Amino acid sequence: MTLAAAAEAPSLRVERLTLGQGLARAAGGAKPFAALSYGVGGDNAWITGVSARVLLNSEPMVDLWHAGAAVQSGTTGVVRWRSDGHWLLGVVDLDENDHGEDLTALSQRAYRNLFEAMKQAGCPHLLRIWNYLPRINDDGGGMERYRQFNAGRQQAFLEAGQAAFEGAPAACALGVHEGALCIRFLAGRVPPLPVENPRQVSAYHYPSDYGPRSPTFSRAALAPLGGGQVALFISGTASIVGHQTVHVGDVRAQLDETLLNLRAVIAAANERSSAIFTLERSDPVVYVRHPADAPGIRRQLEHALGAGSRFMRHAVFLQADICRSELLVEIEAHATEPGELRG
Ligand code: 3EB
Repeated sequence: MTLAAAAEAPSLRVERLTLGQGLARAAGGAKPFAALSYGVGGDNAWITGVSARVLLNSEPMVDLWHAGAAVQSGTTGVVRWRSDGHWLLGVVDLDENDHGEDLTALSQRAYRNLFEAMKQAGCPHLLRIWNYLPRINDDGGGMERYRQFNAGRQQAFLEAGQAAFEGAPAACALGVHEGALCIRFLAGRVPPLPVENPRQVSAYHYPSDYGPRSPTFSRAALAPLGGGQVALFISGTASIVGHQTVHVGDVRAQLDETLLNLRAVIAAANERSSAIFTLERSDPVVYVRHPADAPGIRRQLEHALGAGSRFMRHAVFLQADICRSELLVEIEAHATEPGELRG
C-alpha cells in the first residue's frame, strides 16, 4: 500500500486496564474494537480471555484495543475475527478432544485458517501472536507437544507464503494446564519491522536439538500504528543466551538474565526507530512456572524497575508453563511511543 493510504488509515491504540476498569469503560460508551484479557477465560464478541491463574492476588488485566469505528466480524474456519478493514484481531479456541487430529495437524489447521482470515479481511501482515497450549511440555506420542506445535505452525507459514524465518511476527507460546488450544493474533496492512536480540540466536535458527522444526517468531517487532505512534511488541523473553538455557534451577539468576535480554532487544529496537522505548514504560505479562516463586519475582522486578514504574503498575503475573521445561520465568511486553520507523 502507498504511504498516503497508510496515513489515512484509522490508527490503532491499546490501553492496559484492570478487567473491572475495562468492562466499565466499555459499558459507558461504544464497544471497543477488541480486548484481550489475562487471567480469565470465557469471552463474548469483543473480549477474549487467556485462561491462566492470576498470581499474587492481583486483578486480571485487559488490553483494550481501539481502532476504526466500522467494525466487521467474521468466522473463517476455526478463526473468529474482528476488523475495521485496516486492523484485525482474531482468536482460535480449539478443544483437542473435538478434533481427531494430533497437535501438529491441529496447529497447522489453526494457522492455515488464520492466514485465510487475514486474506479475507485485507490485513496480510501479522504483527503479534499469542499462543497458549494445554500441557506444553508433555509427550505428544514420541515428540514433546511444543515441538509438535512448532512443526504444524512452521508448515502453515511456509504453505501460506508467510515469512517463517527472517520477518516472522513477534510471538509467545505458553503452557496452560487445561482447556483449549488458544491463539490470539493481531494483523494489519503495513508490514512490521522485525527486531532480533544480539545476545540470542534467532529462534527460527535454533539447532535441531530443540525440535525438527524451529519456532516461528522474531524477538520483537516494530509496527507503525498511525497517528504518529509506533508500537514495540516484545516476544516472550526468557533466560536463554545464544540458544542455550542458562541458570537452570536458579529463578533469581534467570530473571536477571531475562531483564538483560529485554533491555538488549529494546536497545536493538531503538536503533530502528525514532521512538524511544524503555522497559520501565512497557506493559508486561510475567509468566511464572511455580506460583511459590511469584512473590520473589515481584520483589526483584520492583527493585530493578521501580515499584512505581508503569511496568509494575501494569504488570500481570500469570501461572504458566514455559516452552522449555528448565525455564522458570518468561516476560513479554508491548509499548507505544511517538515516532516513526527508520528504513
Ligand atoms: C525462547 O526464547 C523462549 O514458540 O512462539 C518465546 C517466545 C518462546 C515465543 C514461540 C517461544 C515462542 O525460545 C520460548
